[in-house]
Amino acid sequence: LTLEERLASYVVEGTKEGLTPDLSEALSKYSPLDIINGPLMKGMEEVGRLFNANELIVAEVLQSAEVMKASVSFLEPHMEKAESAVKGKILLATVKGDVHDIGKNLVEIILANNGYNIVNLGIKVPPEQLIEAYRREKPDAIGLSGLLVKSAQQMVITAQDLRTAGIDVPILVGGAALTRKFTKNRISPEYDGLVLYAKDAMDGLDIANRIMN
Ligand code: B1M
Repeated sequence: LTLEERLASYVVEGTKEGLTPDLSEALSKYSPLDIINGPLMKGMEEVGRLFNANELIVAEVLQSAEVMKASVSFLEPHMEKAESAVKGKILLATVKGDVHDIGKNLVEIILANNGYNIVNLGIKVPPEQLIEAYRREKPDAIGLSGLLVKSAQQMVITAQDLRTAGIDVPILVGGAALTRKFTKNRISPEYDGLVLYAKDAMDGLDIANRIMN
């Protein structure tokens, strides 16, 4: 197997044996983010496909997630960090009912490395918890992640609950179950606040830079 194929296969197989030396080798050819967005994501897409086809069980997908997380932790110190003043504070959360957090945590790393102060509230975060955190932290924006189809609906509910609580900051949304069409900068016909869809972590950074600077 080529280096790229091996990197994808660690994720698919859910094994870390040999992972670190291969990641080190990859760092001599690619940037950390290219390694994540390239071979590692390719592996994760394959995991999603196999899972969908009932060829993997949840326990196996968890192993794959562990490999992805270990890889991101290994690569993180090698990522470029912008030496900048704090550009803004962002609350991040995976919405209520959803446990997927690899993408959200990647967004945290990218934003934190680029001058944002991130408060990561974790997974399965109900609107009440976000409202409480908003009042405590006074962020400039709120980032919501969700990968399940039902999470898209949960984002609408969350945005409306934030609004009802009098919170009016831009909301950044992302995750595989969303599309640009879903938001069109309007999360629902009833909601009139600013909602911006990011397709990946770098897109999230671009949007944050646009709305907060
Ligand atoms: Co789950 N899962 N999973 N899963 N899982 C999906 C999402 C699924 C598409 C797989 C499939 O069937 N093909 C499917 C969803 C179906 C649907 O609703 N359409 C699914 C399912 C069904 C489930 C369960 C219901 C399975 C079950 O129990 N029967 C269950 C859900 C539990 C729950 O949430 N209540 C479940 C559980 C799990 C694990 C726990 C085993 C594990 C998650 C571990 C973890 O996150 N700690 C897991 C995994 C790993 C996946 C897949 C295989 C990979 C997701 C991932 O980490 N991708 C996934 C299939 C797939 O996506 N190919 C799948 C890598 C990550 C870097 O990408 O999160 O998309 P992603 O993030 C991207 C962008 O989306 C974006 O930036 C990132 C890249 O730069 N982004 C943002 C994300 N959030 C953002 C926020 C932003 C901006 C950008 O601003 C705030």
